[in-house]
Amino acid sequence: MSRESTTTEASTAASVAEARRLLDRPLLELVFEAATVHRQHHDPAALQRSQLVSIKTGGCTEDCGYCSQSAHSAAEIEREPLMEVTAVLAAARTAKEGGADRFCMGAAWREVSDGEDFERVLEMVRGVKALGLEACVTLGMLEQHQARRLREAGLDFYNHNLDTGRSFYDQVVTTREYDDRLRTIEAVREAGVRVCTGGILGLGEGRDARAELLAQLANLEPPPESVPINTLVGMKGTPLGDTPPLAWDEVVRTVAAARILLPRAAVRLSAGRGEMSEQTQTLCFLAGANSVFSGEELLTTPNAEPGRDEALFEKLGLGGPGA
Ligand code: SAM
Ligand code: DTB
Ligand code: SF4
Repeated sequence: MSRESTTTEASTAASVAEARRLLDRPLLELVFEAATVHRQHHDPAALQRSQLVSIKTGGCTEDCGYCSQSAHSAAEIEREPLMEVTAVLAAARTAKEGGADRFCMGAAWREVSDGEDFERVLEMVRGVKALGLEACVTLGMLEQHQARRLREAGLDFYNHNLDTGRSFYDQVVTTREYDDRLRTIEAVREAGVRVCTGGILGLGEGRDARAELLAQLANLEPPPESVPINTLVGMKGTPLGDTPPLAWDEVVRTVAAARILLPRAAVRLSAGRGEMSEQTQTLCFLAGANSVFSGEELLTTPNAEPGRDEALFEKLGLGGPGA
């Protein structure tokens, strides 16, 4: 597969076709191959757990059609200014006690601005690291000097999703370009922070757009270390809130193809897991998903119930990150 650095459609064309062929394969063959690849590169009993907190909620100037935090949406959510450092660190302590190994702080910002708020986020990162947790933030677009400051504060991962294929992107968001996302990912990479980037399934896209997304992710140079696969959580009041749910096998296919195309990455079964049956989750874990969001909440929506999660992980023999 071509591995050149790409930001154009043409240069990913070969691997888009390859990704599409994977998605089209008979499901059981695809899952078998993905499970085989998974076992070549990872401990199949290991499960990485990230816990999320929304450090600044709502009022975002972007118009992402799936997001309740967009100021353009009519979703009824409580806007909250940037949290205090002490409150964030209390949440991080609770997350650690609940078994999380990474703490991910999300802000409903279009982009990072230098100033007091950014200084406070840096303080949060230092505090989370001091607790012995990996630190991740997702703050929207950023520039290289900001990525460098995050690295100096000890940040392990920056989350910035490509969300969908380039050709479908303008149906989902109009206030930024696909290349803006790629530029932020490049700034993160150049600062030496590990990259967490993935997408959302079930926005009304087809297999072609999912193949494009997978090929784009696999063609990042180097490929991302962490790949969240979200499934749309339909939010009342958002443009995409009434989109019919995606068939379960499409989620499994996408996870399996991600595992094959990104053999070394952590593939995170992310938002939408709470609405999935145990059987669908199980197939996703078999197909190579090896990371989840833990805890009761994502950013503004509930996550899978903790008691139910633990029972499922125990049944499947999935342990902690080094299991
Ligand atoms: N503002 C930052 C940004 O967009 O990068 C960070 C926060 S944003 C909420 C992080 C990611 O959450 C989005 O890129 C999207 O993939 C995911 N997300 C947001 N709303 C979602 C929803 N309703 N269902 C599933 N995933 C969602
Ligand atoms: C990611 O890929 N998924 C997370 C995290 N990165 C920031 C966010 C999921 C949000 C789900 C909807 C909500 O709770 O608002
Ligand atoms: Fe803003 Fe992020 Fe929501 Fe888009 S996904 S509206 S950038 S918070």
